[in-house]
Amino acid sequence: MALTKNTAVLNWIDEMAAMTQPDQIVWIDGSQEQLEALRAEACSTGEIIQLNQEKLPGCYLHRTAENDVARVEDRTFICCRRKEDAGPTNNWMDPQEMYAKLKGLYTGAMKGRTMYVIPYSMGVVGSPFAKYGIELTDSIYVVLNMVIMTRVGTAVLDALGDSPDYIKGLHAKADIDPENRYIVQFPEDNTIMSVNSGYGGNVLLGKKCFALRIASYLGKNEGWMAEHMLILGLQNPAGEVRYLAAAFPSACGKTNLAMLIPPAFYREKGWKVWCVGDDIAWLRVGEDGRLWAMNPENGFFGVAPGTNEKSNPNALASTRKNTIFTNVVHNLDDNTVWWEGLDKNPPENAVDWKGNPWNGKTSDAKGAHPNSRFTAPAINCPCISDQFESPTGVPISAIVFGGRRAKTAPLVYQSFNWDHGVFVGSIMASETTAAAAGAVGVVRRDPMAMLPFCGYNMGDYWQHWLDMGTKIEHQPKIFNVNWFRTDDEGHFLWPGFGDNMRVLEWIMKRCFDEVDAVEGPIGYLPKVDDIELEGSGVDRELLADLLTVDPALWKEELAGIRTFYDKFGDTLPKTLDQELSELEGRLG
Ligand code: OXD
Ligand code: MN
Repeated sequence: MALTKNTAVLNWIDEMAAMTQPDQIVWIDGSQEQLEALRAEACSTGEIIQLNQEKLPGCYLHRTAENDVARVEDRTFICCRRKEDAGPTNNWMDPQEMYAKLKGLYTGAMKGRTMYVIPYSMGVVGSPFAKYGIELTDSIYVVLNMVIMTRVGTAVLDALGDSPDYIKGLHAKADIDPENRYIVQFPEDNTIMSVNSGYGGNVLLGKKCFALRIASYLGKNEGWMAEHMLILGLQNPAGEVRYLAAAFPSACGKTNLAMLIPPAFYREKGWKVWCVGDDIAWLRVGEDGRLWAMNPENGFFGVAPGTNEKSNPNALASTRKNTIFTNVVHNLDDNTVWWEGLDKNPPENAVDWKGNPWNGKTSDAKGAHPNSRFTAPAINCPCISDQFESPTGVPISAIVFGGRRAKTAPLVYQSFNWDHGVFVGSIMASETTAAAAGAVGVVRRDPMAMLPFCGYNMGDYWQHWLDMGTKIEHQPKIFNVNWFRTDDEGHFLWPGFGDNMRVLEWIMKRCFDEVDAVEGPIGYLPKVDDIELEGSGVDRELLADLLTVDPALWKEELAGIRTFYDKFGDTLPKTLDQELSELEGRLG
């Protein structure tokens, strides 16, 4: 039975049901009884596997199709009326053409299946910053994941009332056909359509599709920002908590940084890190003239491989109950899960991510897919911030950008001002590693870590960043970090993980005028004595190395930036062009 009288919602569902032709429609009310029944049903069909309920209470395992294990950027489209509004970094198709194409794929796609109606909220229900969505899906896996990642149920429909102001999302697994897989955003219609995938990033429509692509477009029109950023609070020994938001490309350690455990030296003095979010931040100017950030999500969709007691004990602890694992190893001896990098004790009697028998002691092939995931409730995280449920979020003192650069970028530097900070974000880049196919060390430009997630022309997006700066009376300071500098043999020079705390401390001190800096061509750099090294194993000489800026490398960098900027033609903000010229001048 429908859970709302909202005619905009009911008419749209009728239309989608007429096209997809499900056998039945089930509204997700968010109750435990309904979710229990869905879990039981999904277990009975093999869609999910119940894990050892003593060791991993409330936990389940799911395997996707082998061809369906990651986001598909080449099949992700921004369909707005004018191609130039999608910009040079997005795939575009005319909306009417795309609707017609999708209609062919959706027609009858839910025959013999159930359509689930998921009312969900990005942000705390009722918060002035929350936005609502409805996802229609034929996948119980999607329902169960959405329940962890967002706030789902009747309360959302009550908060929406009669308003037509919600994001429409239609997902159908169809045949999981990679040739006909489409992840499509229609920003001008508040609509998302996803077909032929069952993988998280493509089908949990609240996440990348809504909270980044659609929301970035809404933010431009409404005067706020949706960013691919973690949010953390840094508590000092005096008990003050100062917040920062940080953007890194996928696979650069955002979840690890968001849940950082400070080194012993810091812990003993009373330093703590609190996690507000690990992937997405919605940023607005508060009445107090500061920039406020809230995490619209309710859970973590984290990469499993490499997560362990040392790299991220908080993430690991988050996955010990009420978690869904996707594409990890199934340990048959005790009905638990395993992944590469969890520990040095792979199970022998196991099933790999493809569903085949797997012996971790003898097999050369990986047991877990490198992009295997855990979907864990945020409240499970031992360091979750007491402001996590704050309807307005937290005030931001620093914005941090970062990428993976072997040589060019120093450990940390600060921009001269907001506009220069936007420039620093716009030139963000990350190098491909040996783990990926293709040449090593190839630079991929990923401005603000939003390349795959910006719902409109990135040139206009940069202008929006510049415009936002004029509206923030107390602007956060903007920084760039690089944890990934290497020596000539390719070894990382900086220990990273918990030791990144040392850099965060300097960043916060800069924000509160508690430490000086050295002015260089690319920005303000720390004085070598101003970063705490006690207990890090790094000496001042190495730190000095990590802070060097090689003008020759930066001149090469300029050429790469220029080529990238040229793609944007007239939409490149003049301010950024000027920042580039000024950097050129400073490098001499
Ligand atoms: C990503 C993710 O790919 O968060 O960025 O899943
Ligand atoms: Mn992400």
